[in-house]
Order: sequence, then C-alpha cells, then structure tokens
Amino acid sequence: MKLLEELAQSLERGDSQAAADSTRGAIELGLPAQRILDDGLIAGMAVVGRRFKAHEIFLPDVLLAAKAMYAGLALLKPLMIEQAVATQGKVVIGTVQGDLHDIGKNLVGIMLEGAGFEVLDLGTDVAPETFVDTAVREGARIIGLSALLTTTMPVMRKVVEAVEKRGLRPEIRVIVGGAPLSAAYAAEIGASAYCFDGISAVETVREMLGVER
Ligand code: B12
Repeated sequence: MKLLEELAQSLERGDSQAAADSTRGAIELGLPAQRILDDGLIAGMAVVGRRFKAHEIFLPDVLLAAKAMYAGLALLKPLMIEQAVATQGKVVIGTVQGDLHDIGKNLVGIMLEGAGFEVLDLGTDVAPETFVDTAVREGARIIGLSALLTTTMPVMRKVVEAVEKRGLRPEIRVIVGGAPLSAAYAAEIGASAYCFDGISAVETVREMLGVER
C-alpha cells in the first residue's frame, strides 16, 4: 500500500515530520496498528538497519531514522494498546553500571519494540541487581546489557552471576552487546548470546522466546 510504503521511506530518509504525517494518515484510514507497524515502521527500520550494516549510511542517518520511528510509534502506541497488538514477550535492557553510552542500546530497544517486544529500558549506569530485580518483577525472560567501555564490560559478568546466584537460569537469559564485545567474551562470562547489532538482537530474542515470523 502506497501510504505505508511512504511511511517506510520517511524512515529511510530520517524525516520525522513525514513519518508522523504518514502514520496519522494510516490511522485515519482505519488501518490496523499491527499493519502500520509491520509494513510501515518496521519495514523502514529494517532497510535502515541493512544499509547501516553495509556501510551505505552512517550513524547520523540511523539516529534520524530512529527519531522518525519514535515519531510514528508515539502516535501508534495508544492504538496498539487499544487493539492489544500481541506483545511477543518482555525484554529488560540497559547500559551497565559506570557506562553512560546509550545510542546503541536505544537503537536496539527501538528495533525490539518495533518487532513487537515490550522493552523495559532502565537507561544507563544500571547496577547489576537492578537488572535482575526488574526482570523478576516484570516477568521478563531476557536481560539485554550494553557496554561501550572496556572498563565496564566486567559488570556484565556480575549480572550473569546475579542471575545464577538467584537460581534464575535458564529461565532468564542474558544477552550482551556493544562495540568492544565479542562472542568469545560473551561465552567467557557465561552470557547466553552476543549480538552484533539490533537486527541480530531481534533474531536472537525471537529464537530464544520461540517467536515465529
Ligand atoms: C558517542 C560516544 C560517546 C558519547 C556517548 C553519548 C551517548 N548518549 O551514548 C559521550 C561523548 C558521552 C562519550 C563519553 C565517553 N566515551 Co565514548 N564514544 C562514543 C563513540 C564515538 C560512539 C559510540 C556509539 O554511539 N556508537 C554507535 C552505536 C550505534 O553503536 P554501538 O553503541 O556499538 O551499538 C551497536 C552494537 O554495539 C549493538 N549493541 C549495543 N548495545 C547493545 C545492547 C544489547 C543488549 C545488544 C543485543 C546489542 C547492543 O547494537 C548497536 C546497534 O547496532 C565511541 C566510538 C566507537 N567506535 O564506539 C566512543 C568510545 C566508546 N568512548 C570512549 C571513551 C573512552 C569515552 C569516555 C571515557 C571519554 C572520556 N574520557 O570522558 C567517556 C565515558 C563516559 C561514560 N562513563 O560512559 C572509548 C572507549 C575506549 C575503551 N577501550 O573503553 C571509545 C571506543 C572511543 C575511543 N576510540 O577511544 N562517548
């Protein structure tokens, strides 16, 4: 549908105003929230993610796309709640204690939210116990940790240990990401998975929660 294609393209261009206009237009047309989400916002963000991975576009473009996605999501959210668009499960995310970098974590959060997961974003500089307490309280089965500093990477191990100590494994899984990380480091600290970017985070979470697409 042309309007939803335009919505997707507005994300690719990073045009928040157009994204909001197209989303509003689609809502006024009476299209279901799920369809606006899938064929508009998620479709656009998926292209952006692929082009970023292929180095065809750069960080500022991704941030603009993310902003445009937020502009659309903000309008769509009340409708999603009203129409009870099935949430695929909850994911707690945050940047570990001592670390204030949040751009990558926010992008991953948007991608997960866009893919239909409920994201509980604890922000930055988050203590290990806070991750675990929130996951338990909210019934989230996945904790996603971000670290951009070599000095804060070891905090991730503390979160894994806290999950283990409380006997919450394997019900609660810990996935990790951030520029200095690697699959080898994730394995070393006992995390369930390392994700290179938002797309791989969505794929990993879908697989872990058994969500088909
Ligand atoms: C922007 C930036 C900042 C900004 C952060 C703004 C913000 N709101 O986030 C500011 C200016 C505040 C900053 C501060 C500092 N920074 Co800085 N920063 C960067 C920079 C340039 C870009 C990071 C970024 O946003 N990348 C873009 C995003 C999209 O990529 P990403 O974060 O990697 O995220 C992707 C994946 O990693 C993954 N991912 C990320 N998180 C998660 C989480 C999960 C669960 C999953 C599944 C996946 C995932 O998916 C994301 C999307 O694709 C990096 C350079 C770099 N090459 O990384 C330095 C860098 C990380 N910073 C660095 C340093 C040293 C600092 C400071 C200590 C500087 C100082 N002396 O004050 C402070 C530390 C402050 C603190 N306590 O955290 C160093 C770290 C070196 C090291 N070995 O640890 C770097 C590498 C720069 C360098 N080459 O020296 N920084």
